[in-house]
Amino acid sequence: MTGLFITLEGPEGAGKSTNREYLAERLRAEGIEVLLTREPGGTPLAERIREVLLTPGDEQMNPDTELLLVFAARAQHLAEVIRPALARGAVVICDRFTDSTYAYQGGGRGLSLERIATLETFVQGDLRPDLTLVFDLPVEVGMARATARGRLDRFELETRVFFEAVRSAFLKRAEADPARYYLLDAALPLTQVQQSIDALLPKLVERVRG
Ligand code: Z5A
Repeated sequence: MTGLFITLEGPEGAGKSTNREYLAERLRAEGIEVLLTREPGGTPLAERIREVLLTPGDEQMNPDTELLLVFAARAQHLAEVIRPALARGAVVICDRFTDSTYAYQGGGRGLSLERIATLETFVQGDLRPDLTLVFDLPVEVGMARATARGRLDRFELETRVFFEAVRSAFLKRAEADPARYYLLDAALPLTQVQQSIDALLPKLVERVRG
C-alpha cells in the first residue's frame, strides 16, 4: 500500500499554512488518514536546521550552504516522517518541498538547476509529489501579508527582484507539468481559494481509495 504525497507551494504569504489545515480537515472528514508536515522542518533535527536557515545573522550564508542545508533537512524528514507515512498508506500534506528549492535556491539565488536536480535524485531517489498545489499571487500582495505579520525571517528580508524570480520559477514548473500541478489564484478572497480546493476533493478521495 502506498499513500498520496501532496505538496503546497508558492511565495510567502500565499496562504499555504491557512489552506493546508483546510485541505487536511476535508480529507479527514472522509475518514482518510492525513499527516500534515512542513519544510524545512518536520522532525526535531530538521526543525533545528530550519532555525539556522531562517534566522538572520551577521555572517552571510553562502548559497551552496543554504542549498545543502535544505536537502539535509529533507533527507531527515523523508527518512523519519514522509516515507513511513506513505508506506502505511497515509496522505501526506507537506507545506513546501523541492519545488521551493527550485524556486528559491534556483530562481531566487540563481543556483544551477542541474545541480539541484542531482541533489533531488540523491536525496529522494524517484520519490516526487503526486500532486502539487501552487498558490500564486503578485509579489507585492505576498510581501504585504508577510510584513503585516511582524518580524521578517532571513528569506522575507530579500528584495522584490528575488521574489519575482521565485514566483516565475514556480509558474514555469507548474506550466511544464499540468498533470502534477494545480495552480490557484491566491490573491482571491479565502472563501474563493477554498472553493478551488473543494473542486479537487472528489478526484483526490477517489485516488486515495483506489
Ligand atoms: N525555503 C527554501 O528557500 N527552500 C526550500 O527548499 C524550502 C523552503 C522548503 C520558510 O518557509 C522559508 O524557507 C521560505 C522559503 C524557504 N521563505 N520564505 N519567504 P515558510 O513556508 O515557513 O514561510 P512562508 O512561505 O514565508 O510562510 P508564510 O508567510 O506563512 O506563507 P503562507 O503559509 O503561504 O501564508 P499563510 O500564513 O497561510 O498566510 C499569510 C497571511 O495571509 C495570514 O495572515 C493569512 O490569514 C492571510 N491570508 C491567507 N490567505 C488569504 C487570502 N486568500 N486573502 C487574504 N488574506 C489571506
